[in-house]
Amino acid sequence: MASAAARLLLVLLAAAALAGPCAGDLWPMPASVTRGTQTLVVSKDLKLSTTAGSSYSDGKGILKEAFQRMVAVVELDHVINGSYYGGSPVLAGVHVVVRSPSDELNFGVDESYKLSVPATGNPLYAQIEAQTVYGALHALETFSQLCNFDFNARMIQLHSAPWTILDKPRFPYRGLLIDTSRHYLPVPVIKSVIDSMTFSKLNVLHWHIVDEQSFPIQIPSYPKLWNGAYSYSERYTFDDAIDIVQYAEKRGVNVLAEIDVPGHALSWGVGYPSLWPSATCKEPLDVSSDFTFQVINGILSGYALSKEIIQIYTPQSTIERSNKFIFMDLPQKRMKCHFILRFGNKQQKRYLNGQNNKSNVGGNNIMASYNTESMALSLVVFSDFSKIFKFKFAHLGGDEVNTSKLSEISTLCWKKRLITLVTSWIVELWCITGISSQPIGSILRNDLHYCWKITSSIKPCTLCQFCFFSLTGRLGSGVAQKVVAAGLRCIVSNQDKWYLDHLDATWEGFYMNEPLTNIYNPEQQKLVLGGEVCMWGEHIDASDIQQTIWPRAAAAAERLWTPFEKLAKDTGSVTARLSRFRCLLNQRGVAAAPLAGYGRSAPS
Ligand code: CP6
Repeated sequence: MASAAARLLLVLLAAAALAGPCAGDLWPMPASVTRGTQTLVVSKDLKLSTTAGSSYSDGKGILKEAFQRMVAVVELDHVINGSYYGGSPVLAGVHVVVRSPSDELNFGVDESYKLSVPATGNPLYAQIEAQTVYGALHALETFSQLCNFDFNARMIQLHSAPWTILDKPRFPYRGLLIDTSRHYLPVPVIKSVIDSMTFSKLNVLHWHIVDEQSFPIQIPSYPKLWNGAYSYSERYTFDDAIDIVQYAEKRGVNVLAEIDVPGHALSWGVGYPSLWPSATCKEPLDVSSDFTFQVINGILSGYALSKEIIQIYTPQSTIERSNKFIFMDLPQKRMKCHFILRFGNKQQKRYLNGQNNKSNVGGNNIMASYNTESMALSLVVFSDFSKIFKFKFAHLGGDEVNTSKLSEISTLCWKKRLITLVTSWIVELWCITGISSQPIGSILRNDLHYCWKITSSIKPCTLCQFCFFSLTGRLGSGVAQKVVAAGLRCIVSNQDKWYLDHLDATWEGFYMNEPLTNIYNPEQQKLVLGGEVCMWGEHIDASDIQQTIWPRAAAAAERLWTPFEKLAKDTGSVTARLSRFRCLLNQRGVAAAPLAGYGRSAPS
């Protein structure tokens, strides 16, 4: 009996899905919706009007082009030639008021909007009000979902007017990660992913550009880096990347650039083999210390690999010598001291806290320094990136640093301290990029959480954007909870729930993953900036990326957009609506899989 009832339910759901979009079937669900009963006919020549009340001039044509795309998406290549109005009022156009003159897109831009579609008026105009053009773009998307093609009238109809929709996102960061290192994704494929993101109001494309397998992007300052591409043609020029970013920005999508250092950077060494720790050990990037020291209980110990220490300065004494190893008492527990290092004919001054500023040393202070070449290269990559990517965050990866391959150097006993080293290296990179002339924030993944002490001790470096990626999979759940409890911001993308490469993960699992799980303090809740779903690229390419992303990413998109109170408590109540949204994606040319396409075993 139960299974017959379940089968009947499935049949009903399937029938609902076949019936096509229903009025009010919005995805993601807006914050507030009211509707009436009047059907409107959408004019064959729908007008965009922006004159009255807007201080936005649309110099780049962002709004105008979005309007044209919206009309195209509503018409879906149907022949609109009907003449049967059936007495329905005709919607003549959409009037858009944008209050802010600025079209700058970045983290935290106001994305709210009000959309009203009246049932009467002559001429009859829908009204969009938004603070920024990007709010207006969301309103146009919502408007498009109210419209459908009527096969009797051969025109576009809009049911259930009057509509009043007030809407704004729950979280400012709603991301999707794509990975162009494991499989190259052609530029048009990336653009189609960007287009499809706008349909469910995702606003950050996290571009995991480079990894172990390939280095597909041109870095003008280090022209051999893209020798690490899979092939001559599987590459992005500098200008391609600028084009992709502009394409995304015009659609309200920020692009977060990532280079995953030092653990996932083997491909860097194809062009520059000296970045590898040795000929047989090709990762992580060589961050091994030229210079690594620690002060524990007043004893300073350490060594330099490729540099010589030529001076050790403390307020009490200045030791001049030339050596690779050091072991000495520090006469005072807290003091300012520094080293002068020499490698080749260059000299460097290093302070004992591992940063570029003076501070006291004492207690169990640990410092470490890094390989200058991999640091310089990473900095230059970011400097070139800053000419392409305008998003206020950049991503340094930092995950999965494989220490087991480093056995050769283990005789020097630094294997144990590798995590410390990597952390200091990356923190240094962090601080330097953070205070460069064009500040870039940075985001790191979970592994560096192992180094809480160090990361929390560098908090005063306020120009850095401290923000951790919380992939709870590897560290167990509750990482986001710990991150925000420590006062750091975070983005949730846990491996067990939001990894699209896990083909056994269901859309229900994507829907039900709540970023604020176990975070009750409102101040801490604010530190969760949002989340992202991750399309790791090992097992997908241009042929199946869209069907692997959709519709599961859309399930997460509603979780990130819609107010918590309006989210479905059990997914059964949204199945039909998501099913129709996925049909809508198909109609718009996005190869979204059936709801049962991923995460379930084949029927027996
Ligand atoms: N690539 C990089 C990956 C993964 C990570 N980093 C990954 C690890 C485990 C799973 C999926 C993806 N492919 N650079 C870890 C964040 Cl299950």
